[in-house]
Amino acid sequence: MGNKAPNAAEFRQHSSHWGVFKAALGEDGLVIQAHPGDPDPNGILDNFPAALRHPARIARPMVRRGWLERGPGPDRQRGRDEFVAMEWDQVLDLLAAEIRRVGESHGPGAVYGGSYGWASAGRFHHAQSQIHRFLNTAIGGYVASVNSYSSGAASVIVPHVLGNYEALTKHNVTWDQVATQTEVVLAFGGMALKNAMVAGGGISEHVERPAMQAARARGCDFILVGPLRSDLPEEAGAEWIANVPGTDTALMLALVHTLVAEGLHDRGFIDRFTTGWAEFERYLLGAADGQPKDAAWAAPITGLEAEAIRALARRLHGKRVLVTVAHALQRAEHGEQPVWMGAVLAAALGQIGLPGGGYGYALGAIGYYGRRANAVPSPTLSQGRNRHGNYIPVARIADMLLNPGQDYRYNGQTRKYPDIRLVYWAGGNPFHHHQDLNRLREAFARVDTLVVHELAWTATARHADIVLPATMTLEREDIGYSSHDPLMVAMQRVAAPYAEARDDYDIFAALSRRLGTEAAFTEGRSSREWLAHLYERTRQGLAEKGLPAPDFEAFWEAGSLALPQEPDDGGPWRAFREDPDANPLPTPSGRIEIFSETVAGFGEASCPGHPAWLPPEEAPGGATPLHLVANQPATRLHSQLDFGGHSAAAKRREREVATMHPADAAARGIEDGDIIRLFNKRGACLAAVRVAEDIRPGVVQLPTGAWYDPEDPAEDFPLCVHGNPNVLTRDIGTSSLAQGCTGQLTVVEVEKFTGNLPPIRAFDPPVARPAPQPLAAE
Ligand code: PGD
Repeated sequence: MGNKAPNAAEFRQHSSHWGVFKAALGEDGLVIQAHPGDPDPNGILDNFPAALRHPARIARPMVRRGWLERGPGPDRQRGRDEFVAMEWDQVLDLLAAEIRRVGESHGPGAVYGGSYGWASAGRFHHAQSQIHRFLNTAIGGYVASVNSYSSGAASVIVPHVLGNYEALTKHNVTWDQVATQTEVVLAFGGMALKNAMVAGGGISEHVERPAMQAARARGCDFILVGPLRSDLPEEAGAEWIANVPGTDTALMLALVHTLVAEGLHDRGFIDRFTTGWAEFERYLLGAADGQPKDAAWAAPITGLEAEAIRALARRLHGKRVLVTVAHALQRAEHGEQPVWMGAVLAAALGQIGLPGGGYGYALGAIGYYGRRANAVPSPTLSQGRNRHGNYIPVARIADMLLNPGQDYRYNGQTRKYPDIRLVYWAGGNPFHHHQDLNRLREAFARVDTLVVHELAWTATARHADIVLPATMTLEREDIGYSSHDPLMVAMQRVAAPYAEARDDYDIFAALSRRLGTEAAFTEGRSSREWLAHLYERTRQGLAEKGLPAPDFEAFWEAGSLALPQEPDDGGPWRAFREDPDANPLPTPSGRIEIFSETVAGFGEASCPGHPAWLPPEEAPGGATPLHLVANQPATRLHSQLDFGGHSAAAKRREREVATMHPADAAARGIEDGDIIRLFNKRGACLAAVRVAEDIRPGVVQLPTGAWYDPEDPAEDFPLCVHGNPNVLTRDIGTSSLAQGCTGQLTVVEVEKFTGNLPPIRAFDPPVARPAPQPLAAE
């Protein structure tokens, strides 16, 4: 080891979804410095140094032995087989031939290119854009995915009942307004900083903690509704209402019931700005089913005292109240309901459209909410045109692969799952993001070929037939840009590519060359030329506003560029409140739809025409008495760089840490620091346990993102020894309306693990076997 620290001139500007930083590769490894203008830098930056040259990185192209020997086809050996290391040219020839075969004999409708995933921050090497552009130019399209694992239910219900989803989340109440105007923040599911500190494309200023601090200092009350005390930071000084997970809609109904029963609801607002109150009120008061949705009704459902519910409702009356609903609440069965009902509660309080008040749906769920938008166009790579046009709601991937040709419902339509032969993934990790991983393994066993570009040996890469090593962001140049962050960043190269890793762009360009579509894919540009090309759009936007508009070379040299932002004007909600006739919402009625003819017309029992309490199919009881909250991790983004230092340091005995209440632990003879086994009928995993009072009794919490690590991959239901909760979660849609991801909540039992502790092998690369004879001779 050397001891020479890098000097200032050696630091390069760079960016990530979790923060802007400078980095230099010194004799002792990578050194990271957070952006000096960031008031609250994200600790996840510390994952980079150990990750850069970690053995979990993929060094060479690899091909699964069974695929090489037997050719494409369904195979249960995926994830269980050996890998063979191959030369780039050899593997690209094989892959180009396979893409041609599938394209020519089955068409783009047999290729799944949805390739969901967060990948890295740069706007050019954005893996999803690259793969989509490649498939569009090479074979005319692919089966796409719509919506996200993040907001699958909300993004479908909101346009029917509230209007523009992007405006609701990105052009509404800002953190500045919270800091200066809000009197009560009623946060269903909280606003955990670990989520708010991340923004796709990069983030230079983490403003949430200081904003909550300022609001609190001014006297704003924060009320956290949810089973986890940690879902609001200490700075908010929040009162904690620990309801049963998944029961927020019942609580909101009871709050509105109390307001109505006591004449505290804002009738004037409801009459002027909403439609369908009468139908909803009949349900609320029990005219339809004989059951008023009052506090006494909600108490046993939510696990709260009826009087506490009534007192909370009274407290909200006459105040500048901001109701927020975390994305997490809609990532569960019937996830559409809390999103819709949150708006009804805010409407009943009459606060929508006021500064710092109303409905801040998902405020705090991610770093580009609650901020001002940039006022110049973004540098965005065109994905070209998908001439095929078929798609699935993103979280239905396993259903699609397991049930080709089967009908399913989505957003009022009956659609048919396509028959997929080739799945191509770049920049995502379905063995992180999808539910019921044992089912996903079955689904991936059905295809002819699974191709993955990855920088590290994730379980997705281990289940692939062809694994191509991708560069990590630090190993290439790019532009960091997020729609609501005022700093555009020249992401300068910090290190040479690891081993034989190549940029996704170069891989797709090489494949395009073999398929005869290189000119359409590359347009004759090198990566650097593409950056200059993408930058030009933003530069022109600046010039048109008469602002300093440096050329690309000057931008690159400077390392970053400050961008102008739109005013903090409350967006369409403020305009709507000021004049609903001149500024109607983009819903069928132009108003907030408390009853929706459109949604009712779809006839889905799982999502009726007004918000309602729909008990989940799977609730704690019997063999699975505990709720499991499988939420976002605090020490990494999703599963990214789980092998990095910050993520590793937070594990105990190398496992992910689950949290349990002391009463639940004691009832099972479990002590803090023990290894526990979490299980249900779908699977089982190990985790280390933290026993603490900051969780509601009856609830266990295990974050997502620990890499899936099957003890014996040959088994059908192997034990994950590392703590990936998605072996336990249920693979169903939120409803037949949105078909969103329901990974946040499931039911489990927990026991102390007393066996020999299996080793963690998730970060050991597979052993590369020599190529079989016929190919070696080629
Ligand atoms: P990441 O870990 O970010 O997870 O799921 P997502 O698949 O986005 O995966 C990105 C992958 O891309 C990583 O493996 C990384 O190494 C790789 N990568 C990074 N940069 C590059 C690149 O330049 N090129 C290539 N080829 N690869 C790259 C996230 C998803 O998980 C989301 S958004 C949510 S909100 C969901 N949340 C939950 C949840 O709350 N609960 C459960 N149980 N499950 C969830 N899953 C969802």
